[in-house]
Amino acid sequence: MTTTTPAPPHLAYFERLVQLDRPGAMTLVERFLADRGGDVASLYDEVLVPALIHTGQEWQEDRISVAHEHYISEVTRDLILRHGPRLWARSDAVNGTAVACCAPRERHVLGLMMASDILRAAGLEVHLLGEGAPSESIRDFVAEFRANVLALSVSLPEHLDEAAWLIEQSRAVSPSLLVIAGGRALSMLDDPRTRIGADFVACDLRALHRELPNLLRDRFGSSS
Ligand code: B12
Repeated sequence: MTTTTPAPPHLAYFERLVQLDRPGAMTLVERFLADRGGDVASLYDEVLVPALIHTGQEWQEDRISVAHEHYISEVTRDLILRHGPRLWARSDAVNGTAVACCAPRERHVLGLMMASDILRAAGLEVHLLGEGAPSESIRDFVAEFRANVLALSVSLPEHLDEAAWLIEQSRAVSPSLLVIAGGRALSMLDDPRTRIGADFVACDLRALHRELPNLLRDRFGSSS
C-alpha cells in the first residue's frame, strides 16, 4: 500500500489559489484555524507568509503571471482582514497608540498588516496608513495624534534611506516615540536596527509577539 504525505498547508493554500479556488482556500484556512484552536499567529507564520514567499518564487521563475500573483495577494489580504481581529486585545485594554505604515514608495503592505494585528494583540490602537503616504505627512500625523509607536515596513533595499530619514524626522517631533520596524529589506542586513535607527527590528512575527510587552513596559512603564 502506498501512502502520500499531504502537502504542507502553505503549498495546499497556494495550489487552491493557482486553481482560482478561493472558497477552497478559505475552507483550508478555517480548518487550519480549527485544528490550532483559532491561533491566527500560526496561520500567518505557517500558511500565509510562506505561501506569499512561494508565490514570489513562482512569479520570478515565470510559472505564474503577475496578474495571478496580484490575485493571490488580494485573497490573502482579505483573509488577514477577516481573521486578524481575532488576535486583537479588547478595546478596554487599549493603552497606547501606534501609527503603522510602509516606507515611502514601498507597496508591499501585507507583512505590515499582519504585524499590526500583533501590535493590537498587545493592547495598542493601530492607525494603519498602509502604503504610499509621503514622509512629511507621516511625521506630522505621528505628532498630531501623539502616537507612542511608529511601526514601519521596508521590503525593498532602495527604500531604506527614506525609511531612516522618516524615523529621524519623526523622532525630532516626538522624542519618546518607540520605533519598531520589519520587512524583507531589513531581514537581509547584519545590523538592521542601526541601519535605519529603529529601536527594535522584528522580521518574524513570533519575535514581535514575544518582545512587544517588554518593549512597551521599558519605554512607557506599563505593559498590556
Ligand atoms: C505580493 C508581492 C508584491 C505585490 C504587493 C501587494 C501588497 N499589497 O502588498 C506587488 C505586486 C505590489 C509587488 C510589487 C513589486 N514587487 Co513584490 N513581491 C510580492 C511577494 C510575492 C510577496 C510579498 C509579501 O507580502 N511577502 C510576505 C510578507 C509577509 O513578508 P515581509 O513583507 O517580509 O514581512 C514579514 C516580516 O518582514 C515582518 N514585517 C513586515 N513588515 C513589518 C513591519 C513591522 C513593524 C514589523 C515589526 C514586522 C514586519 O512580518 C512579516 C511576517 O514574517 C514578494 C515575495 C517575497 N519573498 O516576499 C515579492 C517581492 C518582495 N517583490 C519583488 C519586486 C522586485 C517587486 C517590484 C519591484 C516588481 C516590479 N518590477 O514592479 C514591485 C515593487 C513595488 C514597490 N515599490 O514596493 C521582489 C523583491 C526583490 C528585492 N529587490 O528584494 C520579491 C522578493 C519577489 C521576488 N523577486 O522573488 N510585489
